[in-house]
Amino acid sequence: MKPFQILDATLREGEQQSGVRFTCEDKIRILHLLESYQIDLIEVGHPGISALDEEICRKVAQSARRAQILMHARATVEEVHAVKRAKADWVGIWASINDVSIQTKFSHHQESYIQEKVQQAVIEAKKLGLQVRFTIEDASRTEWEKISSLGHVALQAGADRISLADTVGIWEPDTCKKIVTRAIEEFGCEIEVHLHNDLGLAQANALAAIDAGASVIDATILGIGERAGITDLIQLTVALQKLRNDHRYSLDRIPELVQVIRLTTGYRPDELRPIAGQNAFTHTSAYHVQAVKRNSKAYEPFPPETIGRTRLLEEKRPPIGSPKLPVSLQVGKPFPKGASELQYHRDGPGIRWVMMDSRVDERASFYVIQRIFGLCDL
Ligand code: HCA
Ligand code: CU
Repeated sequence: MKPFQILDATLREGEQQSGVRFTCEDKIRILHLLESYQIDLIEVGHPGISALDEEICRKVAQSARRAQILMHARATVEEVHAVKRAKADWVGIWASINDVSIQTKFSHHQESYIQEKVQQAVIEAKKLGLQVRFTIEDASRTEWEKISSLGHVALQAGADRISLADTVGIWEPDTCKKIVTRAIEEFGCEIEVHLHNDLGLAQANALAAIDAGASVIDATILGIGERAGITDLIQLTVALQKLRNDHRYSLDRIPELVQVIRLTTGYRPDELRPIAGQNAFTHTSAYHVQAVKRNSKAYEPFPPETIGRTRLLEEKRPPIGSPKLPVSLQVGKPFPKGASELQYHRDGPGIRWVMMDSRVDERASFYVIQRIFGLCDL
């Protein structure tokens, strides 16, 4: 496998998720956690948006301990200057050039105008001593000739790397692989990919891009980002370790990554989400539970402890309307703190006790009790 890096874009793309706005302290905290997860390329924001964004980006960049810092900019000299003032190592300049973009985003501009803006912005960035990633936005809906001509404009102006964005998440792994291979041949430079998850293919496309020789893969914690988000850092790094023997990332810190996103954005992964979801290591049917008790391999791809999680063995709830309520359970009361996962077991016909993870709030515990006893169907 050709060497590659993951670029974490939680602090830029992730902030484009509905309802998310990180404070400066949030960003610094997430940055440090990403560094301890062994991510060494981090995109922290878009300083050209406002003076406040510039100030936050600068403070975040200055707090980096070892990661290289990239900041986003439209193809304008002013935005490139904002990135320089905010003390980034890299600027990520982006532009789109297909018909959809020209019609919807730059109604009165021709292709040549966009090329000129890209050229000026890249030249300026190089003069300022920045490393330049140039992204072709919406590359997945752009004819190859346009990708090629705009990419060469950026490279001739001094860009260090070309990134291809599947902005609306429509690539399939095979297409993604072919385009990355073609881009490596065409441009002869490092190729990065930015893969949205609109069709649920971002993780598969990321692995395909790695197979094709991409040098950088963008991801965010829990995949947060615009609409359905992008490649999920947690899922990607676990897949890399379990499937490709890539042990670079500190997977035991996954619960902390999930927690920090929950605390800073209020977003919690749904129960079925691979790796991070509440049910990802929960075994329910009696047959599965028995087999897992004998040997957890029976129904697990890998032991949850290897990524800082624990297994939950549960059994099907009693039928709706069961009169056998447990003796020790007080509906609506929070559970004792300290358990590392939601756990419950049946003792005879009724559930005897329930313990909630201390991280789970009271409302959630009430919901779980209702669910266990069939009082609600959610
Ligand atoms: C955006 C679009 C973008 C850009 C990616 C990049 C995309 O929000 O500006 O600059 O690398 O998905 O195309 O996130
Ligand atoms: Cu994006």
